[in-house]
Parts: sequence; C-alpha cells; structure tokens
Amino acid sequence: MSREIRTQVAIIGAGPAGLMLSHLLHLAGIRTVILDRRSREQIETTIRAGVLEQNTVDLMVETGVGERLKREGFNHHGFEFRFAGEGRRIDLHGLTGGRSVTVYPQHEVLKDLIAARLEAGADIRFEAADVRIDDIASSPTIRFTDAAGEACALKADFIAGCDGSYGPSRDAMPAGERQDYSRVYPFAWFGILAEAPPSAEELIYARHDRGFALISTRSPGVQRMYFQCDPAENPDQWSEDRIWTELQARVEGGGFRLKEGPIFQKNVVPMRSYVREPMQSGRLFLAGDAAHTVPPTGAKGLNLAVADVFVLARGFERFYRSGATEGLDGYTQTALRRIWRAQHFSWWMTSMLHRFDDASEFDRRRQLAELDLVTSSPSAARTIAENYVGMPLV
Ligand code: RFL
Ligand code: PHB
Repeated sequence: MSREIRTQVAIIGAGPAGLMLSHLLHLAGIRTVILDRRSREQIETTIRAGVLEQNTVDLMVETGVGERLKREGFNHHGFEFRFAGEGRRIDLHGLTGGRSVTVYPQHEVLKDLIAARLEAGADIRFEAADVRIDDIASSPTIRFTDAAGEACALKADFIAGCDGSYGPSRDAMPAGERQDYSRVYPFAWFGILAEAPPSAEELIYARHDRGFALISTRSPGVQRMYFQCDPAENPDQWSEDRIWTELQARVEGGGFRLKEGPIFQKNVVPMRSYVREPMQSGRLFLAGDAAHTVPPTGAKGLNLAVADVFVLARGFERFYRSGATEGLDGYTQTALRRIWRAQHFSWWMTSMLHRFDDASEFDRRRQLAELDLVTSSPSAARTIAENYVGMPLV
C-alpha cells in the first residue's frame, strides 16, 4: 500500500524552473507539490549559473522574492570581449535602451525561492527517491519513496517535469510523439572558484589561440572563472599554479593581469545544445533544462527556465480560472520561439569564442573578423547586447 497525496500541479524538480513555477502558481491560488531527489542542503550549495537577465530580476522583484537579490546582486551595464591582445566593451545599457543583467548566483536564487515557498506553507518533498511517472494521458500519477522510506502516490491534474537534463520526465513522453535536436561540442569548461578580489568591474569573455576563458564574479571576495578544456580533463591534474598560468595566458594583452588567490573549487562542465519538441504530452509539461540545454557561453539556461514557467503558469492560471486550454495548448509554440533564439545566440557566442582543433588558419582569421565586427559595428553590437540581456517576457 502506498500513501496517496493529491494536488493540482505536481512538480518534479526543485531547481529554478520547479520552484519558480510553484511560486507563480501559489500567487494565482493554485496548489502544487514539489518533489526533488536531492536534499535542501545539496540544492542550496550546488554552484551553477551566475548571470540573471533583467526579465528574471524583474519577475523576482515583482513577485516578492527579489529583496535580497536587489540588495546583494551586482548590476552590470556591460561586458568585455577580449581578443587579439585587447579588450573591447559591449555597452549593454546603452545599446538596449537601459536594460542590464545582474550577477547573483543560482543557489542564492534557489535559497530565496525555497524560503518564500516554505514560509507560505508549501509542500516540498526533498530526498524523494525512485520517482516514476504514470498515466500522463488521463490521470497523472507520480510514484516515489519519500525521505522516511514510505512509498507514496502523488495524484494531480497535471505534472510539470522540471527535473533538469537527467530527470525521468523527458523519457515519460511516448517515443513516437517526440523529436530531439542536439549538438555536442568537442570541448568543455574548467570552472574554478577563487578567493580573490575582482580583476575587472565587468565580465570578460576572452578568445585566445589557446582557447576560450571567462572571468566572472560571485562576491567582492570570491571570483568565478572558466577556461575551455578537453571534456575528459581531470581537475586533480591541475595545480593552482598551472590554472593561473593558463588563465593569465588567455586574457593577456595591454598589461592586463588577473588578481590571483587560493582556488577552493574546481569542476569540468560539459557543453551541449539540445531541444525537445514538443514540450507537452497529454497532461505532462516539460520546462527548463528538462526540455532544452544551452552551452553556458550565452548565460541563458536559468533565464530560459524562468521564461518557460512564466508562460506555463499563465496557461495553468487560465485553465483553472475558466477551463480554457488555449494557453496550455500553445505552451510549446510560445516557449520555443525564445528557446530557439537562445539556442542560436548560445551557439553563436560559443563558436565565435572557442578554439576548434580542426579549424584552419582561414577559420581563425574569420573568427577574429567576426569579433571585430560585433565590437565595432553599432548594429552588430546591438544584436549581441539585445540577445545577452534577453527578450522581454511575453
Ligand atoms: P535544474 O537546476 O537542473 O533542476 C532540476 C532539479 O530536478 C531534480 N531532479 C530530480 N528530482 C526527483 N527525481 C529525479 N529523478 C530527479 N532528477 C533530477 C534535481 O535534483 C534538480 O534539483 O534544472 P532547471 O530548474 O531547469 O534550471 C536550469 C538551470 O539550472 C541551468 O540551465 C543553468 O544552471 C545553466 N547555466 C546558466 N544559466 C544562466 O541563465 N546564466 C548563467 O550564467 C549560467 N551559467 C549554467 C551556467 C550552467 C552551468 N553548468 C554547471 C551546467 C554555468 C554553468 C557552469
Ligand atoms: C558564471 O558566473 O558562472 C557565468 C557567467 C557568464 C556565463 C556563464 C557562467 O556566460
């Protein structure tokens, strides 16, 4: 026998997509239960994204979860492309009529959302194991084992699959109804966290013959940096010295030096582009990384997850208010427009900035010409800036 639980929308995944969806539905008076296989502590300490689009910031502020973000986040009005030994700024603010991005780590967003949800009495089941999805065509049920080891059956009107790239939701869609589009890149990112002061006021995206590097930040005392590496790279083989030498080499030019400090975290991040179409089957809806992945070069993944659930929440609201299904039926089509825009932008940034081992001297010079174009032509720079700050939520 299993314990039966009932709700309106059952959400798998307490990442940005699942938590924001639960928050928006709560504000619309719709009940949810969230399941996640990880503990609250694991969720609140995993280091991932750093850059929030203005849309994401505005939505958090407007829905009452943006107070700490406003206080502690860093508003950036531009970023720098570094190549051929010099830095050139993209003026996000000036090129987009005053829009900008905010550096505020993903796990801080998650802490704020979890605190707000629990304070409002939300039912979040952390450490839910063996999550299985049944009967998405008519009477959706999620079977799982809760943290105390009890077998549970969660019955809902709808299931939102917000369980990231490796969760069970994607596979619960019938094979004949779905199409996947993907591209795997022949490189990865080596990410570090270092105790050091910032080396620059804004993010730096660097293209170098040795490969890409990204200089980002977390707080005045902690910096986040990445450099392109082999997907099979073993972080244990990289001493602090070797890492700093590599990073310094990739941002060299004009006397610029990174401020170094003790490195306290190292990880290798794979690079992939992926889209699942459609994002719905029966009463199951996919959102966020469960439906798509972008390489992190465009800083879009978290923002896309939030944009998906903004559209999905509106569809649910309409349904529960009037029984109309148009919003839910149009979810895939509405969400895909932004997703493919972000796919193109993330692929473009990736291909413009990374070293491809099979590239010819022609390709290398073409890459430099493209960077020269997007940093000297106002219309090309505006295209970069508009994409980076993100299309307004619709
Ligand atoms: P998440 O965050 O992966 O959350 C999914 C949740 O589902 C749970 N789950 C399960 N629960 C129950 N049963 C199962 N079987 C389950 N399987 C999984 C997981 O425990 C997890 O809690 O997906 P979501 O919500 O769609 O959010 C997506 C974002 O996390 C992701 O797109 C971003 O982190 C991508 N990303 C960036 N996005 C940005 O917008 N700006 C950035 O600057 C940015 N930088 C990055 C990034 C991702 C990175 N990595 C590590 C891939 C930088 C990096 C290095
Ligand atoms: C980060 O700070 O982790 C970060 C920033 C910009 C990106 C990706 C990651 O494009």
